[in-house]
Amino acid sequence: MKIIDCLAREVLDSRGYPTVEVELTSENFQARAIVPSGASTGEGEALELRDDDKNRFLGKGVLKAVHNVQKEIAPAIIGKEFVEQSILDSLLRKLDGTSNKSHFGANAILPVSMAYARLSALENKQTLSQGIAKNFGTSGLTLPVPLMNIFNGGKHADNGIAIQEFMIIPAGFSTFSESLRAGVEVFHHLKKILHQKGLTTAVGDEGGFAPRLDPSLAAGAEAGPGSHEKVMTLLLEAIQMAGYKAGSQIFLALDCAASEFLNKDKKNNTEYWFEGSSRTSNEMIQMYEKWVSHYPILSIEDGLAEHDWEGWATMTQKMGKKIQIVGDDLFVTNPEILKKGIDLKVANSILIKLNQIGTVTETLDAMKMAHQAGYTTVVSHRSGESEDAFIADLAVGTEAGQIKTGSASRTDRTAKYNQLLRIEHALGNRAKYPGKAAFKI
Ligand code: 2PG
Ligand code: MG
Repeated sequence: MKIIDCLAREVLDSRGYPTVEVELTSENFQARAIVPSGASTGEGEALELRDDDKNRFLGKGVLKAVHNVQKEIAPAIIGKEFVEQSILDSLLRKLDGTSNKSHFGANAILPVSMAYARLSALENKQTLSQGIAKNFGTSGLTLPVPLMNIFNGGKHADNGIAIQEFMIIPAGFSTFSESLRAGVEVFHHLKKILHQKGLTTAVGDEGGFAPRLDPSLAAGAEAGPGSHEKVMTLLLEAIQMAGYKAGSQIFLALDCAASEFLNKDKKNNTEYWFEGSSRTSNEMIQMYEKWVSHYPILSIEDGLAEHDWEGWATMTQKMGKKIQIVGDDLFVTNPEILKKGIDLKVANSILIKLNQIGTVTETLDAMKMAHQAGYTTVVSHRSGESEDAFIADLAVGTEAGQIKTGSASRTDRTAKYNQLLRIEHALGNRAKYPGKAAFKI
Protein backbone atom coordinates (compact mmCIF):
# COMPACT_ATOMS: atom_id res chain seq x y z
CA MET A 1 0.00 0.00 0.00
CA LYS A 2 1.38 3.34 -1.05
CA ILE A 3 0.87 6.42 1.16
CA ILE A 4 0.05 9.44 -0.95
CA ASP A 5 -0.75 11.97 1.77
CA CYS A 6 -0.30 12.47 5.51
CA LEU A 7 -1.89 15.40 7.33
CA ALA A 8 -1.99 16.31 11.01
CA ARG A 9 -4.10 18.79 12.94
CA GLU A 10 -4.74 19.90 16.48
CA VAL A 11 -8.17 18.73 17.75
CA LEU A 12 -9.67 18.50 21.26
CA ASP A 13 -9.78 15.60 23.70
CA SER A 14 -12.58 14.85 26.18
CA ARG A 15 -11.09 17.19 28.79
CA GLY A 16 -10.96 20.06 26.33
CA TYR A 17 -7.19 19.87 25.87
CA PRO A 18 -5.57 19.71 22.44
CA THR A 19 -4.47 16.41 20.98
CA VAL A 20 -3.26 15.22 17.57
CA GLU A 21 -5.37 13.85 14.74
CA VAL A 22 -3.72 12.35 11.67
CA GLU A 23 -5.25 11.67 8.28
CA LEU A 24 -3.47 9.19 6.03
CA THR A 25 -4.37 8.70 2.38
CA SER A 26 -3.53 5.81 0.06
CA GLU A 27 -4.42 5.62 -3.62
CA ASN A 28 -7.86 4.27 -2.79
CA PHE A 29 -8.73 5.19 0.77
CA GLN A 30 -8.34 7.65 3.62
CA ALA A 31 -8.22 6.94 7.37
CA ARG A 32 -7.98 9.05 10.52
CA ALA A 33 -6.88 8.51 14.10
CA ILE A 34 -6.78 10.62 17.27
CA VAL A 35 -4.39 10.00 20.17
CA PRO A 36 -5.66 9.94 23.76
CA SER A 37 -3.93 11.45 26.80
CA GLY A 38 -3.46 10.26 30.40
CA ALA A 39 -3.53 12.12 33.73
CA SER A 40 -1.99 9.55 36.08
CA THR A 41 0.92 8.70 33.84
CA GLY A 42 3.65 6.17 34.56
CA GLU A 43 7.21 7.53 34.56
CA GLY A 44 8.26 5.05 31.89
CA GLU A 45 5.64 6.13 29.35
CA ALA A 46 6.64 7.37 25.91
CA LEU A 47 6.80 11.16 25.83
CA GLU A 48 3.71 13.22 25.07
CA LEU A 49 5.01 16.38 23.43
CA ARG A 50 3.27 19.59 24.57
CA ASP A 51 4.10 23.09 23.33
CA ASP A 52 4.53 24.65 26.80
CA ASP A 53 3.44 27.96 25.29
CA LYS A 54 1.45 29.51 28.14
CA ASN A 55 -0.36 31.78 25.69
CA ARG A 56 -2.14 28.86 24.04
CA PHE A 57 -4.35 26.31 25.82
CA LEU A 58 -2.49 26.93 29.12
CA GLY A 59 0.68 25.45 27.65
CA LYS A 60 -1.04 22.26 26.49
CA GLY A 61 -1.05 22.95 22.74
CA VAL A 62 0.34 20.23 20.47
CA LEU A 63 1.49 22.28 17.49
CA LYS A 64 5.05 20.96 17.86
CA ALA A 65 3.79 17.38 17.50
CA VAL A 66 1.62 18.42 14.53
CA HIS A 67 4.67 20.07 12.98
CA ASN A 68 6.69 16.87 13.49
CA VAL A 69 4.08 14.85 11.60
CA GLN A 70 3.85 17.34 8.77
CA LYS A 71 7.50 18.25 8.37
CA GLU A 72 9.40 15.16 9.55
CA ILE A 73 7.18 12.09 9.25
CA ALA A 74 5.06 12.97 6.19
CA PRO A 75 8.00 13.60 3.82
CA ALA A 76 9.54 10.27 4.89
CA ILE A 77 6.43 8.18 4.20
CA ILE A 78 4.63 9.93 1.31
CA GLY A 79 5.19 8.10 -1.98
CA LYS A 80 6.43 4.98 -0.16
CA GLU A 81 4.89 1.50 -0.11
CA PHE A 82 4.46 -0.22 3.23
CA VAL A 83 3.47 -3.85 3.05
CA GLU A 84 2.76 -4.19 6.73
CA GLN A 85 2.30 -2.32 9.99
CA SER A 86 5.61 -3.38 11.51
CA ILE A 87 7.59 -1.93 8.60
CA LEU A 88 5.97 1.48 8.95
CA ASP A 89 6.33 1.38 12.75
CA SER A 90 10.03 0.50 12.62
CA LEU A 91 10.63 3.36 10.23
CA LEU A 92 8.81 5.75 12.58
CA ARG A 93 10.91 4.53 15.50
CA LYS A 94 14.10 4.83 13.50
CA LEU A 95 13.29 8.36 12.35
CA ASP A 96 12.54 9.38 15.93
CA GLY A 97 15.73 7.72 17.13
CA THR A 98 15.03 7.83 20.90
CA SER A 99 13.95 5.07 23.27
CA ASN A 100 10.94 7.00 24.61
CA LYS A 101 9.89 8.75 21.37
CA SER A 102 10.89 12.10 22.79
CA HIS A 103 12.19 13.48 19.50
CA PHE A 104 8.86 13.57 17.63
CA GLY A 105 6.61 12.85 20.61
CA ALA A 106 4.54 9.68 20.93
CA ASN A 107 1.52 11.87 20.16
CA ALA A 108 3.03 12.51 16.70
CA ILE A 109 4.06 8.89 16.01
CA LEU A 110 1.07 6.98 17.33
CA PRO A 111 -1.72 8.60 15.28
CA VAL A 112 0.25 7.81 12.11
CA SER A 113 0.62 4.21 13.25
CA MET A 114 -3.09 3.92 14.18
CA ALA A 115 -4.28 5.56 10.96
CA TYR A 116 -2.10 3.12 9.02
CA ALA A 117 -3.83 0.18 10.76
CA ARG A 118 -7.19 1.53 9.60
CA LEU A 119 -5.98 2.29 6.10
CA SER A 120 -4.44 -1.13 5.57
CA ALA A 121 -7.65 -2.80 6.81
CA LEU A 122 -9.59 -0.75 4.26
CA GLU A 123 -7.16 -1.75 1.51
CA ASN A 124 -7.70 -5.41 2.44
CA LYS A 125 -11.49 -4.95 2.54
CA GLN A 126 -11.49 -5.73 6.24
CA THR A 127 -12.79 -3.99 9.32
CA LEU A 128 -10.18 -2.65 11.74
CA SER A 129 -10.74 -5.53 14.16
CA GLN A 130 -10.30 -8.03 11.32
CA GLY A 131 -7.14 -6.28 10.16
CA ILE A 132 -5.69 -6.39 13.67
CA ALA A 133 -6.76 -10.03 14.06
CA LYS A 134 -4.87 -10.94 10.89
CA ASN A 135 -1.77 -9.08 12.06
CA PHE A 136 -1.97 -10.56 15.56
CA GLY A 137 -2.95 -14.08 14.51
CA THR A 138 -6.35 -14.56 16.16
CA SER A 139 -9.76 -15.33 14.74
CA GLY A 140 -11.03 -11.95 16.03
CA LEU A 141 -14.32 -13.37 17.26
CA THR A 142 -14.03 -12.80 21.01
CA LEU A 143 -15.64 -9.75 22.58
CA PRO A 144 -14.00 -8.39 25.74
CA VAL A 145 -15.49 -8.31 29.23
CA PRO A 146 -15.98 -4.64 30.18
CA LEU A 147 -14.47 -3.19 33.36
CA MET A 148 -16.71 -0.19 33.97
CA ASN A 149 -15.38 2.60 36.13
CA ILE A 150 -18.56 3.91 37.73
CA PHE A 151 -17.01 5.66 40.74
CA ASN A 152 -14.00 7.94 40.17
CA GLY A 153 -11.43 9.19 42.68
CA GLY A 154 -7.70 9.96 42.69
CA LYS A 155 -6.44 12.25 39.98
CA HIS A 156 -9.68 11.88 38.01
CA ALA A 157 -11.83 13.64 40.63
CA ASP A 158 -11.55 16.03 43.59
CA ASN A 159 -13.51 14.06 46.18
CA GLY A 160 -10.54 13.17 48.42
CA ILE A 161 -10.85 9.43 47.64
CA ALA A 162 -7.30 8.14 47.05
CA ILE A 163 -8.19 5.17 44.84
CA GLN A 164 -8.68 6.31 41.28
CA GLU A 165 -11.18 3.82 39.88
CA PHE A 166 -13.92 1.63 41.35
CA MET A 167 -15.11 -0.62 38.55
CA ILE A 168 -17.87 -3.14 38.15
CA ILE A 169 -17.23 -6.24 36.05
CA PRO A 170 -20.42 -7.75 34.67
CA ALA A 171 -18.70 -11.05 33.85
CA GLY A 172 -21.48 -13.52 34.70
CA PHE A 173 -23.42 -13.20 31.46
CA SER A 174 -23.22 -15.05 28.19
CA THR A 175 -22.81 -12.15 25.75
CA PHE A 176 -21.07 -8.79 25.65
CA SER A 177 -24.33 -6.89 25.15
CA GLU A 178 -26.00 -8.53 28.15
CA SER A 179 -22.97 -7.74 30.28
CA LEU A 180 -22.96 -4.15 29.12
CA ARG A 181 -26.67 -3.78 29.81
CA ALA A 182 -26.23 -5.08 33.37
CA GLY A 183 -23.34 -2.68 33.97
CA VAL A 184 -25.31 0.25 32.60
CA GLU A 185 -28.29 -0.59 34.81
CA VAL A 186 -26.07 -0.70 37.89
CA PHE A 187 -24.68 2.73 36.90
CA HIS A 188 -28.22 4.17 36.81
CA HIS A 189 -29.10 2.61 40.15
CA LEU A 190 -25.95 3.99 41.70
CA LYS A 191 -27.07 7.40 40.50
CA LYS A 192 -30.41 6.96 42.28
CA ILE A 193 -28.69 5.90 45.50
CA LEU A 194 -26.33 8.85 45.47
CA HIS A 195 -29.21 11.21 44.74
CA GLN A 196 -31.26 9.78 47.63
CA LYS A 197 -28.30 10.38 49.94
CA GLY A 198 -28.09 13.99 48.81
CA LEU A 199 -24.71 13.40 47.11
CA THR A 200 -23.79 14.94 43.78
CA THR A 201 -24.32 12.85 40.68
CA ALA A 202 -22.01 14.92 38.45
CA VAL A 203 -19.51 12.69 36.65
CA GLY A 204 -15.70 12.64 36.54
CA ASP A 205 -13.27 12.33 33.63
CA GLU A 206 -14.20 8.74 32.82
CA GLY A 207 -17.95 9.16 33.21
CA GLY A 208 -18.23 7.67 36.71
CA PHE A 209 -19.72 9.48 39.69
CA ALA A 210 -17.33 11.34 41.90
CA PRO A 211 -19.15 12.71 44.96
CA ARG A 212 -17.52 13.75 48.21
CA LEU A 213 -19.01 11.12 50.51
CA ASP A 214 -18.75 13.50 53.45
CA PRO A 215 -20.11 16.79 52.06
CA SER A 216 -18.73 18.67 55.08
CA LEU A 217 -15.19 17.99 53.81
CA ALA A 218 -13.61 20.92 51.98
CA ALA A 219 -13.10 20.42 48.23
CA GLY A 220 -10.09 18.19 47.67
CA ALA A 221 -9.65 17.36 51.41
CA GLU A 222 -8.67 13.75 52.03
CA ALA A 223 -11.52 11.36 52.82
CA GLY A 224 -11.07 9.59 56.18
CA PRO A 225 -10.71 5.99 57.41
CA GLY A 226 -13.22 3.56 55.95
CA SER A 227 -14.14 5.83 53.05
CA HIS A 228 -12.96 3.37 50.39
CA GLU A 229 -14.99 0.56 51.91
CA LYS A 230 -17.99 2.88 51.88
CA VAL A 231 -17.61 3.27 48.12
CA MET A 232 -17.50 -0.51 47.62
CA THR A 233 -20.58 -0.90 49.83
CA LEU A 234 -22.40 1.67 47.66
CA LEU A 235 -21.50 -0.33 44.54
CA LEU A 236 -22.84 -3.52 46.13
CA GLU A 237 -26.08 -1.71 47.03
CA ALA A 238 -26.43 -0.53 43.42
CA ILE A 239 -25.83 -4.06 42.08
CA GLN A 240 -28.51 -5.43 44.40
CA MET A 241 -30.96 -2.63 43.60
CA ALA A 242 -30.51 -3.36 39.89
CA GLY A 243 -31.54 -6.96 40.58
CA TYR A 244 -28.15 -8.61 40.02
CA LYS A 245 -26.03 -10.85 42.20
CA ALA A 246 -22.67 -9.54 43.32
CA GLY A 247 -20.04 -12.27 43.29
CA SER A 248 -21.62 -14.40 40.57
CA GLN A 249 -22.97 -12.00 37.94
CA ILE A 250 -21.18 -8.79 38.79
CA PHE A 251 -17.77 -8.39 40.41
CA LEU A 252 -15.66 -5.42 41.51
CA ALA A 253 -12.28 -4.17 40.30
CA LEU A 254 -10.01 -1.40 41.55
CA ASP A 255 -7.40 0.74 39.87
CA CYS A 256 -5.59 2.17 42.88
CA ALA A 257 -3.04 4.12 40.78
CA ALA A 258 -0.93 3.90 43.95
CA SER A 259 2.03 5.86 42.54
CA GLU A 260 -0.23 8.89 43.05
CA PHE A 261 -0.54 8.39 46.82
CA LEU A 262 3.02 7.66 47.83
CA ASN A 263 3.97 9.26 51.12
CA LYS A 264 5.91 12.20 49.69
CA ASP A 265 7.73 12.78 53.03
CA LYS A 266 9.57 9.50 52.58
CA LYS A 267 12.18 9.11 49.90
CA ASN A 268 11.98 5.35 49.45
CA ASN A 269 9.00 5.19 47.04
CA THR A 270 7.48 2.32 49.00
CA GLU A 271 5.59 4.19 51.75
CA TYR A 272 2.02 5.20 51.06
CA TRP A 273 -0.27 7.86 52.48
CA PHE A 274 -3.74 6.37 52.64
CA GLU A 275 -6.90 7.42 54.50
CA GLY A 276 -4.96 9.75 56.76
CA SER A 277 -2.01 7.55 57.73
CA SER A 278 1.34 6.34 56.48
CA ARG A 279 1.40 2.69 55.33
CA THR A 280 4.10 0.26 54.24
CA SER A 281 3.62 -1.96 51.18
CA ASN A 282 2.87 -4.87 53.49
CA GLU A 283 0.19 -2.90 55.27
CA MET A 284 -1.37 -2.00 51.93
CA ILE A 285 -1.29 -5.67 50.89
CA GLN A 286 -2.92 -6.72 54.17
CA MET A 287 -5.66 -4.17 53.58
CA TYR A 288 -6.25 -5.49 50.04
CA GLU A 289 -6.38 -9.06 51.36
CA LYS A 290 -9.03 -8.01 53.86
CA TRP A 291 -11.01 -6.27 51.12
CA VAL A 292 -10.78 -9.30 48.83
CA SER A 293 -12.20 -11.48 51.60
CA HIS A 294 -15.12 -9.05 52.20
CA TYR A 295 -15.97 -7.88 48.69
CA PRO A 296 -16.25 -9.72 45.36
CA ILE A 297 -13.07 -8.15 43.97
CA LEU A 298 -11.73 -9.87 40.87
CA SER A 299 -8.97 -7.48 39.83
CA ILE A 300 -6.64 -4.91 41.39
CA GLU A 301 -4.56 -2.63 39.16
CA ASP A 302 -1.54 -0.68 40.41
CA GLY A 303 -2.22 -1.60 44.03
CA LEU A 304 1.36 -0.52 44.73
CA ALA A 305 3.58 2.15 43.20
CA GLU A 306 5.64 1.70 40.05
CA HIS A 307 9.03 1.57 41.81
CA ASP A 308 7.88 -0.80 44.55
CA TRP A 309 8.91 -3.98 42.71
CA GLU A 310 9.52 -5.89 45.94
CA GLY A 311 6.06 -5.02 47.20
CA TRP A 312 4.60 -6.10 43.85
CA ALA A 313 6.36 -9.46 44.04
CA THR A 314 5.00 -10.03 47.55
CA MET A 315 1.50 -9.00 46.54
CA THR A 316 1.60 -11.35 43.54
CA GLN A 317 2.85 -14.20 45.68
CA LYS A 318 0.15 -13.65 48.31
CA MET A 319 -2.81 -12.77 46.12
CA GLY A 320 -2.00 -13.76 42.54
CA LYS A 321 -3.90 -17.07 42.71
CA LYS A 322 -7.07 -15.40 43.96
CA ILE A 323 -7.31 -12.23 41.91
CA GLN A 324 -6.04 -10.59 38.76
CA ILE A 325 -3.13 -8.24 39.55
CA VAL A 326 -2.73 -5.70 36.76
CA GLY A 327 0.38 -3.65 36.02
CA ASP A 328 -0.33 -0.28 34.39
CA ASP A 329 2.08 2.45 35.52
CA LEU A 330 4.38 -0.45 36.37
CA PHE A 331 4.63 -1.95 32.86
CA VAL A 332 3.59 1.05 30.71
CA THR A 333 2.79 -1.37 27.83
CA ASN A 334 6.53 -1.77 27.36
CA PRO A 335 7.67 -5.26 26.28
CA GLU A 336 11.07 -4.81 27.97
CA ILE A 337 9.57 -3.86 31.33
CA LEU A 338 6.93 -6.58 31.02
CA LYS A 339 9.73 -9.10 30.47
CA LYS A 340 11.30 -8.04 33.76
CA GLY A 341 7.90 -8.50 35.41
CA ILE A 342 7.45 -11.98 33.99
CA ASP A 343 10.98 -12.99 35.06
CA LEU A 344 10.42 -11.69 38.59
CA LYS A 345 6.89 -13.18 38.82
CA VAL A 346 5.36 -9.76 39.29
CA ALA A 347 1.62 -9.34 38.53
CA ASN A 348 -0.40 -11.69 36.34
CA SER A 349 -1.95 -9.17 33.98
CA ILE A 350 -0.98 -6.09 31.97
CA LEU A 351 -2.97 -2.98 31.12
CA ILE A 352 -2.60 -2.10 27.45
CA LYS A 353 -2.48 1.54 26.40
CA LEU A 354 -1.30 2.38 22.89
CA ASN A 355 0.03 5.80 23.81
CA GLN A 356 2.18 4.52 26.68
CA ILE A 357 4.47 2.89 24.13
CA GLY A 358 3.62 4.82 20.97
CA THR A 359 3.16 2.38 18.07
CA VAL A 360 0.61 -0.30 17.21
CA THR A 361 3.36 -2.89 16.61
CA GLU A 362 4.98 -2.47 20.03
CA THR A 363 1.53 -2.61 21.64
CA LEU A 364 0.85 -5.92 19.89
CA ASP A 365 4.32 -7.17 20.90
CA ALA A 366 3.56 -6.48 24.56
CA MET A 367 0.25 -8.32 24.25
CA LYS A 368 1.86 -11.33 22.56
CA MET A 369 4.49 -11.55 25.25
CA ALA A 370 1.81 -11.33 27.94
CA HIS A 371 -0.33 -14.06 26.40
CA GLN A 372 2.67 -16.35 25.97
CA ALA A 373 3.52 -15.95 29.65
CA GLY A 374 -0.07 -16.65 30.72
CA TYR A 375 -0.70 -13.03 31.73
CA THR A 376 -4.14 -11.62 30.97
CA THR A 377 -4.46 -8.39 28.98
CA VAL A 378 -6.80 -5.46 29.63
CA VAL A 379 -7.04 -3.05 26.69
CA SER A 380 -7.53 0.43 28.13
CA HIS A 381 -8.63 3.95 27.32
CA ARG A 382 -6.92 7.01 28.84
CA SER A 383 -8.68 9.49 31.10
CA GLY A 384 -8.37 12.01 28.24
CA GLU A 385 -10.11 10.36 25.28
CA SER A 386 -11.92 11.25 22.06
CA GLU A 387 -14.54 9.87 19.71
CA ASP A 388 -11.88 7.53 18.28
CA ALA A 389 -12.93 3.98 19.21
CA PHE A 390 -9.72 2.25 18.02
CA ILE A 391 -9.34 0.34 21.30
CA ALA A 392 -12.67 -1.46 20.78
CA ASP A 393 -11.31 -3.01 17.58
CA LEU A 394 -7.95 -3.62 19.23
CA ALA A 395 -9.61 -5.57 22.05
CA VAL A 396 -11.50 -7.82 19.61
CA GLY A 397 -8.68 -8.16 17.08
CA THR A 398 -6.25 -9.35 19.73
CA GLU A 399 -8.91 -11.30 21.63
CA ALA A 400 -7.60 -9.48 24.68
CA GLY A 401 -10.40 -10.80 26.87
CA GLN A 402 -11.01 -7.55 28.75
CA ILE A 403 -11.50 -3.85 28.06
CA LYS A 404 -11.46 -0.94 30.46
CA THR A 405 -13.14 2.05 28.89
CA GLY A 406 -14.94 3.97 31.57
CA SER A 407 -18.44 4.29 32.78
CA ALA A 408 -21.81 4.32 31.06
CA SER A 409 -21.80 8.02 30.33
CA ARG A 410 -19.81 10.54 28.26
CA THR A 411 -19.68 9.91 24.53
CA ASP A 412 -15.88 9.50 24.68
CA ARG A 413 -16.53 6.34 26.76
CA THR A 414 -19.77 5.05 25.20
CA ALA A 415 -18.23 5.41 21.69
CA LYS A 416 -16.08 2.38 22.53
CA TYR A 417 -19.00 0.36 23.91
CA ASN A 418 -21.08 1.27 20.85
CA GLN A 419 -18.31 0.09 18.53
CA LEU A 420 -18.17 -3.21 20.44
CA LEU A 421 -21.95 -3.54 20.04
CA ARG A 422 -21.52 -2.99 16.29
CA ILE A 423 -18.79 -5.63 16.10
CA GLU A 424 -20.89 -8.09 18.13
CA HIS A 425 -23.87 -7.43 15.87
CA ALA A 426 -21.82 -7.95 12.72
CA LEU A 427 -20.36 -11.22 14.06
CA GLY A 428 -23.84 -12.52 14.88
CA ASN A 429 -23.76 -16.04 16.25
CA ARG A 430 -20.05 -16.36 15.53
CA ALA A 431 -19.35 -13.92 18.38
CA LYS A 432 -17.71 -15.42 21.45
CA TYR A 433 -17.74 -14.09 24.97
CA PRO A 434 -15.41 -15.39 27.68
CA GLY A 435 -17.23 -14.04 30.77
CA LYS A 436 -15.37 -14.83 33.99
CA ALA A 437 -12.96 -17.19 32.19
CA ALA A 438 -11.22 -14.07 30.87
CA PHE A 439 -9.75 -13.64 34.35
CA LYS A 440 -7.99 -17.01 34.55
CA ILE A 441 -8.57 -17.23 38.31
C1 2PG B 1 -5.38 4.45 34.27
C2 2PG B 1 -5.91 5.42 33.26
C3 2PG B 1 -7.14 5.04 32.54
P1 2PG B 1 -4.90 7.77 32.96
O1 2PG B 1 -4.67 4.82 35.21
O2 2PG B 1 -5.57 3.25 34.13
O3 2PG B 1 -8.23 4.76 33.37
O4 2PG B 1 -5.89 6.73 33.69
O5 2PG B 1 -5.27 7.78 31.55
O6 2PG B 1 -5.16 9.08 33.65
O7 2PG B 1 -3.50 7.28 33.20
MG1 MG C 1 -4.28 2.64 35.79
